[in-house]
Amino acid sequence: MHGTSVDHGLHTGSLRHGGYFPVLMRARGLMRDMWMHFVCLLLVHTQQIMFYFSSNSINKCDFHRLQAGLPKFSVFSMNDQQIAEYARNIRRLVLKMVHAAKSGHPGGPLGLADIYATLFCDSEIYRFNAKKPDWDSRDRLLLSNGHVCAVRYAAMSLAGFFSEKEVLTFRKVGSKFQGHPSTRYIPAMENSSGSLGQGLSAATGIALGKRLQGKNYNVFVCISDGECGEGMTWEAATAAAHHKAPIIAFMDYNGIQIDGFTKDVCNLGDLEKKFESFGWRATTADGHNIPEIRKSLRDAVSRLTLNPDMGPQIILFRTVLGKGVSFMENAPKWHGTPPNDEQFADAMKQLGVAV
Ligand SMILES: Cc1ncc(C[n+]2csc(CCOP(=O)(O)OP(=O)(O)O)c2C)c(N)n1
Ligand SMILES: [Mg+2]
Repeated sequence: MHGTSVDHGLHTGSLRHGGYFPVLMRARGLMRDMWMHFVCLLLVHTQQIMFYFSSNSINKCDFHRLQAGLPKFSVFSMNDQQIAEYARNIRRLVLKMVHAAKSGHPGGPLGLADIYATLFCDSEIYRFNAKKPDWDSRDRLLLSNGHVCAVRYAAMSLAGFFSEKEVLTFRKVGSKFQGHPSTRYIPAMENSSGSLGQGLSAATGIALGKRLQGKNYNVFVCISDGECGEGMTWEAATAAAHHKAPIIAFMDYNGIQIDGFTKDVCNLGDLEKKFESFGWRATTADGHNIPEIRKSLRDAVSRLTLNPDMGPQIILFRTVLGKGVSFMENAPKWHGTPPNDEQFADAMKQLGVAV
């Protein structure tokens, strides 16, 4: 084997065979190299490829598995149309749950569907791992206005935390999916709620605790406008601003509460100005415009990442109670009334499903 060296797997010593053989061997080496490059590319892009295929059937999409371990600012997320489809699926599931239970709150969840879809479909905003709900680095997403929990259960179910069959036990005796959520039964449900006004305080405590522990997850909290009639909301707003708590709050600002329109029951005034005057960074956005929801939440996360001591932020999402079902939209009755069979069929038809 005189003069033998290895070049892409080709023994140049074999040149002694002459003719086409060396050319064939070189071609074989090249093919093997190309194959190896292809395998490497495939490995590097597996996440995007899996996402591409899974996004064609959003119901079965298990993108949550890919979220774990991704860097904070990965580009991995659904596009706006896919998020809109996810929101439609949330609305369908919410209606199925409330109809099956013959009780519950459809209005708030339908109004919040676009916001929850965005949260669960954009890893640059909210990071979770459905297969490991207690993942220590997960962002903490609190729910203060617990009566809207159907939207949270539906969003979690579509993301793979639990099956549709399970969530359809909603509000039944013995079900994990109670009408007001409990941390005892639901993983990644960071607080129990139902008694209004407590979520902002809980979020303040968790956010200050995470700072003391040097952890870097984000703390989100969903609150409602009706909760601004609770004194505790404003105690928490004061404390959060004083301690510069790193919270991202967002509000279901639909102008409705249990007894009617907030302007009639107890006028809340200009909530953006009120939060600002308490020392918060407050903005208002359209809670049904997915690019706008996305931008406002992403901006809040970026601001906090750049300046962890900036203090609390709130996005007031203008929403329509009952959004997506014409007869429920902006009608206080649907705060807490389940649809009967006829109304359910009509609502599902409006959401593109024949019942
Ligand atoms: C401490 C407390 N007080 C009163 C209630 C009764 N309650 C249930 S829902 C609700 C209205 C809440 O307003 P909002 O969350 O804005 O309602 P939505 O927009 O979902 O209709 C009230 C007063 C409660 N759950 N907890
Ligand atoms: Mg409201």
